[in-house]
Amino acid sequence: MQWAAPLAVAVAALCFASVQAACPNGFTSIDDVSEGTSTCIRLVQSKSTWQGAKAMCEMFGASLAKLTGDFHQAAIEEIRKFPELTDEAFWIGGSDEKSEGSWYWLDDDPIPLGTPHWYPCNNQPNHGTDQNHLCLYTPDFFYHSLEQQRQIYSICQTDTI
Ligand SMILES: [Ca+2]
Repeated sequence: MQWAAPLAVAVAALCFASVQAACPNGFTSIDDVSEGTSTCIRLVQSKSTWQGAKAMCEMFGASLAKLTGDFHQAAIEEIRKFPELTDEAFWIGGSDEKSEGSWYWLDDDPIPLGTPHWYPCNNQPNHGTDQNHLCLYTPDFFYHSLEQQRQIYSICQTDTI
């Protein structure tokens, strides 16, 4: 039974590997620690309007990101791994274009206003009907409203595989 111990180690390694979230090529997994869930995001370093960003994510088989709960902070930490990205803003998948002041994700889940996600220091979301689309804006990467024609980076999201 001399083989048993190495085999047990190998099995343990296999099991650890199986709980690691896997993502499609080009995507990185991030975790919502309090929910115990993972998702896959892609920081798209190509500037486009919100509609252009939405179409680009769909081309990747993904959607503009829905950064709820801990996924928001995890995405910020991912951005901060790349010093060249910390001066950029990133489209994510929310808007209030259907009804001013009522913010929704692309899947029609409501986006609650206020803390902890919206930037608190200049009353985000602001600028009324001039700004109907959601982004993470530098340098804080809290939620900010922005004009949809602004050309910025974006974050795509898809499920783990
Ligand atoms: Ca608005």
